[in-house]
Amino acid sequence: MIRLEQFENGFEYLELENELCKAKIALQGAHLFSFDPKSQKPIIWLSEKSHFKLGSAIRGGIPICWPWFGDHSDDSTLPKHGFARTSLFDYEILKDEKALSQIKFVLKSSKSSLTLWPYAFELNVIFTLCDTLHIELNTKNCDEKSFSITQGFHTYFKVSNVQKTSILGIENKTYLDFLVKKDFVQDRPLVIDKEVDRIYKAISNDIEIVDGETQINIKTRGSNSTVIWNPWIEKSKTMSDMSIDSYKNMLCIESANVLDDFKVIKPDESCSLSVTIS
Ligand code: TA6
Repeated sequence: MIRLEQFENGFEYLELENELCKAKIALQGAHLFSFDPKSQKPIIWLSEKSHFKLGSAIRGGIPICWPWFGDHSDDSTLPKHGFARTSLFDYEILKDEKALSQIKFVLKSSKSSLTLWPYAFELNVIFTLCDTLHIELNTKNCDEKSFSITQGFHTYFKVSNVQKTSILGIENKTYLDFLVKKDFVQDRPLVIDKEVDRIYKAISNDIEIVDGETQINIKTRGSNSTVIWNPWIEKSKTMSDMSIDSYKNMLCIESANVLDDFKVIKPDESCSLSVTIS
């Protein structure tokens, strides 16, 4: 089953269910904000205070950061994490089967996007949902000149207690600690017990979240950098869409192309970034 639903304020999303999972994906941003595999507990976190209104990003789920990650490199007045996550996508149902759902979301350059980013493009986001969640982000350069992008799936994972959750697969990797703008080497699995905002470099291997008996595997293709973030106490207090203690039950592991891992796309060529969460 896949059907178009909307909140009282008209904010539209697709609700889907098959034998293996249920999910909800907003048309704004092609933003998945709920994924509940029937074989295990929900693994995607959503803030109870998230705004579902056009023009502001949902807090939680899987925001798509594109065509830049973080602040714009030249113009800080431009939206953080790009404009895809607050843009309305078209969609096409590719498969609506008993045990698998597949939906393609499409965003094309427009007069308004050209005021933010002067390139012609087509951005496709293809979700394949069964007992696992697979998302492919495909950028096509429809312009006559090359452009470069940074991008990422800014995935919010739901954990029982972040201070008792280990993140594996990042050991011995160099990361930029964005809070102090210095590089360090990760010498052991990460357990978050303070504000963390780190970009792990030259990493394309699987990452594992171990939360008690629950293990979440994150596999990427086309990514060589991963961002890990938790706002912790003080930063959370500054965020209107985060309730006070919710930092304890979430962590972001963002499969990305950032810093030196940016992508240059020539006219008529494409670039693909994908993630599989299981
Ligand atoms: O996760 C990395 C990061 O860039 C953090 O610095 C923090 O700002 C986070 O994204 C959330 O950004 P947002 O614009 O969604 O509030």
